[in-house]
Amino acid sequence: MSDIILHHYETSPYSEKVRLGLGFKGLTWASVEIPMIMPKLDVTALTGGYRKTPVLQIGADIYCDSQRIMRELERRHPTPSFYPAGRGTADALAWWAEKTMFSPVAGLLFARKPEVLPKGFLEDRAKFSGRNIDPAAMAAAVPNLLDQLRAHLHWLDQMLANRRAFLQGAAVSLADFAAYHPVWFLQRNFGSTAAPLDEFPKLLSWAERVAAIGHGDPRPVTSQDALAVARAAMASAIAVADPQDPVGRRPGQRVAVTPDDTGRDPVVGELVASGADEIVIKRSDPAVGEVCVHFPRAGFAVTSA
Ligand SMILES: N[C@@H](CCC(=O)N[C@@H](CS)C(=O)NCC(=O)O)C(=O)O
Repeated sequence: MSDIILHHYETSPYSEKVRLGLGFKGLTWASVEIPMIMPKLDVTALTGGYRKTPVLQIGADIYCDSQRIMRELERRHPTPSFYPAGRGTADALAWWAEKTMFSPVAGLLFARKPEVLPKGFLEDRAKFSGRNIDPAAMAAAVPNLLDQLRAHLHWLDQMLANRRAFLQGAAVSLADFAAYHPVWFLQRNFGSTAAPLDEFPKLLSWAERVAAIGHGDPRPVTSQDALAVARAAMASAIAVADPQDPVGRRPGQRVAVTPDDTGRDPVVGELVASGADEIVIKRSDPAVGEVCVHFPRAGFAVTSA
């Protein structure tokens, strides 16, 4: 089995970002199809409670959030790079694009095509988001969702002026994968030229170029196989103190790491290493043995536990 295991489901936009990243780097990977709604017992055994999709596993190292996953793919497989024009700008563009566009495209699906959602989905996502998902309010929000999407899609379209092939220039970067997945979600649910995409021809050609990158070579495996891999492996993270930590956190402390937007399930463990962009905690569970769980810092709260 490939050492790269992606826990995901087909219709997940953030997973599409990672699948394209795997394809761009020409990788063979093990694919575990996970449930779209809770419970997700095998995923949460690996992560310690984090329930979002996707999750990447390499042995007993578990990477949560596509931001952290893409960074790890880049670290382990630097060529071709997600950062042909340098870091920083690509990360910031990626953050802006997916944070602003994911929620409106999901809202459009909830409001306009509730019949395609599996049973229990809206109730699950109400808990996930901490908001009451009311069909009448969702329908009333549609005009604003379209206005907001249109404004951001317009910016993307303008970035592609002067025959620019990708958002940062001639080469694809992390920003393209992050901006593409909400567009992919709109296209697969509402058609490839659905409004407001239809007024942006440059954007539509760009989306074709990104889609053509493909997903590499996924090989289906079961979640039980993935848990067995974690049990048999030793996590690779080693303890490193961060001399710049703003509040003096040290390896060995017990901390809770919690997403600050949706799916706010805390993961508790022993701090192993941390820095400006990542935090690693160690925890164990009978189903997976001892694992190191890696999170990004942007978008996550770290508190003592
Ligand atoms: N910041 C996260 C966002 C992930 C996210 O919101 N994923 C959606 C699916 S695309 C999700 O977790 N939905 C709830 C679920 O799958 O349980 C990331 O970059 O991975």
